[in-house]
Amino acid sequence: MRFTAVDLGASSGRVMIADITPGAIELTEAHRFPNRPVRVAGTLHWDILALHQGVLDGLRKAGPAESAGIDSWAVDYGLFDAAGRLIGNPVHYRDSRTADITERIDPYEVTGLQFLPFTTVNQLLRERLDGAETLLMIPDLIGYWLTGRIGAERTNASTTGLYDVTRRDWAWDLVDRLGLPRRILPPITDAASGPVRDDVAAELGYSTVVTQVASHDTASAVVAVPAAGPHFAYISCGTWSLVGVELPEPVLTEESRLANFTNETGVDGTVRYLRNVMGLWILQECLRVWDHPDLEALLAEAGKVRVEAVIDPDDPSFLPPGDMPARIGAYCARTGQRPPEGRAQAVRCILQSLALAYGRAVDDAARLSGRPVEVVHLVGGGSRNALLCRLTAEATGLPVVAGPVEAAALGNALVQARARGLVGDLAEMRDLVRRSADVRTYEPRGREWPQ
Ligand code: LFR
Repeated sequence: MRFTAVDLGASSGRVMIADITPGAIELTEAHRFPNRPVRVAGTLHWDILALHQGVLDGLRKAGPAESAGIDSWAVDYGLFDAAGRLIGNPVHYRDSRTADITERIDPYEVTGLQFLPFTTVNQLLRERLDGAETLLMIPDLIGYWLTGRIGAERTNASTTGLYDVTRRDWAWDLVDRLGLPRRILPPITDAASGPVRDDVAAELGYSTVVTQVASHDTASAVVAVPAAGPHFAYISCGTWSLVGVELPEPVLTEESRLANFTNETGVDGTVRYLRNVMGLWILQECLRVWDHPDLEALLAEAGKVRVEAVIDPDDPSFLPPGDMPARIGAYCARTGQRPPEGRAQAVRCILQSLALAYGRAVDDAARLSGRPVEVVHLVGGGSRNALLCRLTAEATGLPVVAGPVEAAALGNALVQARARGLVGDLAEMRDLVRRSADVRTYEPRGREWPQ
């Protein structure tokens, strides 16, 4: 059976075709398009109309399928008025409107979320809500434009800071306490589906159904982690790196709050117990500032150089877009370190620092949850980066299984396949990925950095 997975990432969107049989899954790219944020009058926005157009183009190119599913980054949303019209362009979580927020407003014991300045609840404090009738998270928003159906998909709702991770519903007491209008939060749904609107079908040249998947991209990526047993950690590595373990219940202890670990919701009631590490974003911004040099060549060089400087990738100075090479220099100056010299050293510094941050996060996840970790699965675009994978094996002291690259799209398609009875539980979905995906294992060579 054929499914279409729409996966919107912070730097590009893609529409993938997944052909799934009970024994194998085959993924082909139908369309890829850039996701270029736009700064208007000082505010950084997502270009939501361009994203929607990219989705339509992709679905048209992909052709008819059993169904389509949509996932994207979390946290961000669009507001709609009573007539169902979008009020303004959704604001990018890297916009500076939340940059001065340094303390959480949602109680950890309720939402279980790590503190991030840009969490939905924090953005809403800086938002004008008059005239807003409905809040739709990005995949729900695109889903609404495709089908006319309104709902809040659970995995993404769990990232808002307005979701009660224990009661598994909106945290209504918190919503009331913050003076947010209850009406803007649509009912939370798990497996809703609906046909595309007639005008959309006419534009695509065929009709299809949109099936709700784990619409937070990280939740979809975790579905497609090709783990054989329970004792694994994952690193969903793209613009962000999401590092953690999968648990049956949230960990809401004070220790966990202080370690800034999050309890986001996964499929089938699982908990994605993880920490956000700034990820390849810092490297992506360097490449942009350097006018896009050949990455392969740069990584090969970075594999040979040595550098001592270590940055904390989660330092707030690395969050907004900008001149990352200069910010790395400034960070090193601030912390009394010799800054990397030249591009190859800068790249190595970033990758080493990321690997060290992954090592800390894996250790913390295992310690705070009591879940033993025997292997690290690194999925997403970063799994192509052999140097990062090698450094991660060193920093964690564990074997790193790298791949699949398109984990989010695979997880997206698998949940659709399950809705059609083609696969069963998480273990079965992972089994299918294990049999079909290209993975490579990196063994640690002692806790030394590779030469
Ligand atoms: C990854 C991701 C992370 C989320 C960040 C911002 O793409 O979805 O899980 O914390 O983007 O939404």
